[in-house]
Amino acid sequence: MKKKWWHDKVAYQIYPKSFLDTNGDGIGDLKGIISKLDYLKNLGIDIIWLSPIYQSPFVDQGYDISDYYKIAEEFGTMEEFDELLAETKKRGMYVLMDLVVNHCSDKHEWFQKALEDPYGKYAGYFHFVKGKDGKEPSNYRSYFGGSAWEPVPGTDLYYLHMFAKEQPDLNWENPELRKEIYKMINWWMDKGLAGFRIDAIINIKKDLSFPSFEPDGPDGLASCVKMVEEVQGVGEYLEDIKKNTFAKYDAFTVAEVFNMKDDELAEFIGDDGHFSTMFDFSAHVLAQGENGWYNSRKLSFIEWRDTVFASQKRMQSIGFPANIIENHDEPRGASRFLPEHAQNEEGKKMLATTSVLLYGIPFIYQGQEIGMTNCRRNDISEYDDISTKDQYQEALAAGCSREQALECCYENSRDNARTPMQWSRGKGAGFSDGTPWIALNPNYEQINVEEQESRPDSVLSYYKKLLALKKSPAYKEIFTYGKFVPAYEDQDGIFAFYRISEDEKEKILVTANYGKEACTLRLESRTGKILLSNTGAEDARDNEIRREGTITLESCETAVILLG
Ligand code: TEU
Ligand code: CA
Repeated sequence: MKKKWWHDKVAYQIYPKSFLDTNGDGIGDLKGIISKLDYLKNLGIDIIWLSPIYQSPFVDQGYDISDYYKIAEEFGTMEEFDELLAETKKRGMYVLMDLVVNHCSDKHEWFQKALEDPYGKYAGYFHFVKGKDGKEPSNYRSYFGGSAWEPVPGTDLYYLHMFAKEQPDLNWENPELRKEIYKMINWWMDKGLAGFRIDAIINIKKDLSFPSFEPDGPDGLASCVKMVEEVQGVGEYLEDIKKNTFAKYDAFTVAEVFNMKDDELAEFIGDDGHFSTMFDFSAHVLAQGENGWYNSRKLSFIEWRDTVFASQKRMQSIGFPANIIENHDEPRGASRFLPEHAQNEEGKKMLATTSVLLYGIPFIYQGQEIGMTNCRRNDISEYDDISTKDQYQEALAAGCSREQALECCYENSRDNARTPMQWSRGKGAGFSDGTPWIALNPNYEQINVEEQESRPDSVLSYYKKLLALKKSPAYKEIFTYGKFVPAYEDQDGIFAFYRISEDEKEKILVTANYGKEACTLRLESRTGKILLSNTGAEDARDNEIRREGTITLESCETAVILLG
């Protein structure tokens, strides 16, 4: 594998609206991000991914862009953005923007012009398609529910929107559209970005015959994902994008890819792949319900662990994955992946260890470093997210009670990750002096940065140690390029793996006990030494290793051991 500048880095996702508000309007802003760069640097972060900060009506929280060249006024100004770039550079940090080009906002000038002249140039930027027998061109259900087709007023045409109707899909078949997008990407790269996180990119390829599929729900529609899964040829677009933009800058690109064809991994993230890396969503996808949140699955520990292992093994022979436990679309990792008895600080440290030290580049989502959790709401009206509202209705339609539907939202809602960052136990959690745009998670009084900064055994302090270990001159190489090999797979509650140096001379064992009972693992030798642990009992453990050649892990205990 070709070595790249970003391989040994740690990335952090900021959801700007919920990060830090500096002017009291309840909405996080660029100034807030700038003021926390030292906090992030100190945590051990190198690369910052900003969820969209472009001008937007915020129907889908900025993933509906109405001007690709403007900063949303809610977030600040272009001058402030330039300042953010300059301040990150000063600290040796990098910035990724979010590239959302499968669709734009219906308020984008292109779409407005397309509506004015439905047979003109700008209609060709979108998928304006004639209806069939006075009905939609096909039976697609959008990701956010309902038909993926919306009538174009005054015509017999419909436009395609795989997400909300306010997010019309762009027509990548059109060379003029592609040129516009490339120009925009290069304009941002020229400003000094390190690259992009690339949104929903596999969706850009459409089957222009728009075939209908066998209905897969009570609404008589079929998920638009079917078309994405069946259509061939997205790779040609992805190569074209790369050639005309990223390749010229040696940009770092991390793609959000679902529904990729199995044999395409090398084309996507191999040495000369379309992207630098892509997120490993294998565990997240596994938990997804076939028909929606109401039949999502609670993963067993073993199922989750084995999925991560399988994915690691597959990825490492091909490319370099981006590892997450949560993001702005997913519930909090601590609530989802930790068994009930481990939903505490020690459990969170254990989860941190077994995700950050995997093979790949870790992306930490804001608040993960203090162990923020899902947030219970008492009524659907307390949710903001467009997808949550839809999934709630779907759950009711499928026969769930109100309580059951709310429970689905508690477990799956995208708003779980979007509650404001918990900086302190003060007013507004230190996030805002005003009224936050979305209600705080009431647990901010217990879980917040200020409290954890003052405590050496906090989750936050542990993250700092963990990231420092991963990046330390002595072990950076092995944690970056060391081979991933699963360990103690026959132990029910154990999540353990080796990282083995390329010359096989050095070996590190990462262990964690997700089980309820203590567990003793026999090590290969008596010469191991603990590099990091979440107990205060390193000395006792080192002694046990020397004396017995074993390590005993209490429930929720994690240890990183240098063998040999
Ligand atoms: O997500 C793409 C996507 O397909 C899903 O994660 C989607 O959010 C989920 O199925 C709905 O519950 C990306 C962004 O990450 C997401 O925030 C946007 O809403 C979406 O694209 C549209 O831009
Ligand atoms: Ca603000």
